[in-house]
Amino acid sequence: MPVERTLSIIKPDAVAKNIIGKIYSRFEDNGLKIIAARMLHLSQADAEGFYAVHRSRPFFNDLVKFMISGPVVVQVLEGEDAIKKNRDLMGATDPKKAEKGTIRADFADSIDANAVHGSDAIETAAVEIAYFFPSLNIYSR
Ligand code: IDP
Repeated sequence: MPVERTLSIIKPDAVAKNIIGKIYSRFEDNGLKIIAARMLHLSQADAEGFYAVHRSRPFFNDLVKFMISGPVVVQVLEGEDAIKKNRDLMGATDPKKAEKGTIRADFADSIDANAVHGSDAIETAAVEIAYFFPSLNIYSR
């Protein structure tokens, strides 16, 4: 399996629930290394830019409002098959449909407040990582 990098966000609902460490353990216990991390409170422009691909979707305004409702923790995860591995650990977008044992099934309340974001492909991972981290701030090991 190729070693990949993916962009992960612990969303405002999960930060507010004080479960950053629990989510980090899911990554670390499953072979994903945290090679960059920062906590930040996104501005409206930050969130709109990050989710630009969803601009025409009906939930876009609510999504942006939610993502700026409190601080988030953003990290780069590295490991074999990291993009799919992280998506598998996250579970389905709607926590009600997510498999038991996934982050969203265990910690998220609704499709809007669903605890985590994870890149869905190599190309989006590269764009999303660059959105938050200059390459000098990424510590592969
Ligand atoms: P993903 O986060 O599982 O990759 P996407 O389809 O990329 O899901 O959607 C981005 C985010 O937009 C979701 O995580 C969720 O917070 C929100 N979202 C997606 N679909 C809906 C919806 O039908 N209603 C409300 N929010 C949604």
